[in-house]
Amino acid sequence: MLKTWFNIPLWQRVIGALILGVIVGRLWGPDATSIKIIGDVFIAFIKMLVVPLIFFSLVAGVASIGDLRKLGSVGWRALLLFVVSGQLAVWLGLALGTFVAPGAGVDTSAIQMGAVPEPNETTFNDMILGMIPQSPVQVMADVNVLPLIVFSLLIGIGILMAKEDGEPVLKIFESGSVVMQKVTMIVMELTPFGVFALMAWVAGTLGFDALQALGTLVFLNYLGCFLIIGLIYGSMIKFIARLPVIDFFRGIVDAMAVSYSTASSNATLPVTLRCAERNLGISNSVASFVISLGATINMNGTAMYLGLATLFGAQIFGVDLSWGDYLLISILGTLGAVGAAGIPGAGLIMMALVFGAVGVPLETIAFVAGVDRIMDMMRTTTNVSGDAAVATTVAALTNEIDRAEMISADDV
Ligand code: DAS
Repeated sequence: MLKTWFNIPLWQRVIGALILGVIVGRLWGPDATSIKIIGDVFIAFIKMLVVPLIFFSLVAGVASIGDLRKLGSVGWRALLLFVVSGQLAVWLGLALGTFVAPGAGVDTSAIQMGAVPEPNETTFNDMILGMIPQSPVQVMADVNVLPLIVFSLLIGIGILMAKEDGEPVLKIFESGSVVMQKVTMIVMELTPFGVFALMAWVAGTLGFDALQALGTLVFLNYLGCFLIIGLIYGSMIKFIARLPVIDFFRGIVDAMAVSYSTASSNATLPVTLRCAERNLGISNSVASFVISLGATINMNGTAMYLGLATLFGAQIFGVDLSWGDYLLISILGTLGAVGAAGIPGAGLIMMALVFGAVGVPLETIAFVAGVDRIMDMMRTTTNVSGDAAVATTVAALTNEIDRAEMISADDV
């Protein structure tokens, strides 16, 4: 029985749990709240991951940028394309969330939740001081994400500057990041149970308008990802790499299929590398470096989603966001994508990072967890396609690509 269970791909178990949860919730009604505890346990484990995953992944991610300098022109071009495409992605998510407003009009009064955080009355000075991790251990204990990010970035930069002396510490963070990814994968095995309970609770207590809002969120997640792939990556290949766009996408179709089914950039890495070298004609040095680094810090689908989901949470819980909050979300959405690991559910965990900073209730995570896997599959496909697009563009700009090889991708 147990063997059969684990033989079913996790995403199929999750989608089955989602459908079953909605049916049970619609039949059971508000009493479905009695099984919400199962979902709360799942969310509690998700929250458990936030601090260690951000700390280890962000430090290791920033410190790994150090290698960029070794690659000179390839390195800074890759980093520039990572940052620009990441910013475009998160602002696309903010635009979709603002103009479509998927969470507006959902009555969440039935959700028993902690008091909605008071609108940030803190002054600008308080906000700046609040970002300084005066007591790093206290910052972690309070899950205070902004100073935690500042502390992580400083540690990463410190490792970079320490050069060889920083190597032992870097190894700790790199292995710590891998360990945290394994712990996350253990927690992700609880997803079907958490999704079933949370979807039954949402469907039973909040009714159809909540389900409709979730449906709109999923649609916008896919629309945003398609726009990133088509417009941002398409333009990068056509106007910067000056290569045939169709041949590029034909060359990475295997990597897109594997990333969609696994919802994991890390699991797709070997396929992405093979597509880059065999089908796109990119040199091994550029492909292996840019795509491996990209799988760690370049997650444009996730960045877009973090912007979109934050507005969704603010809308369903009636939290007003200022333009300053939008700017903060755009920065944290990019940092969250850098800190997110290339494993299933990373984006779900990183939502806590952004929500905490702009006062959006973490209950939003419970609200969207049920449909996260369906969205994660498309986010991951977008992340992986972005890694391949940047590697192709950098290779084209540094003459590290065999253009003839790419156009003959017919033998894909
Ligand atoms: N699943 C993550 C990845 O592997 C993306 C995400 O969770 O948003 O890229």
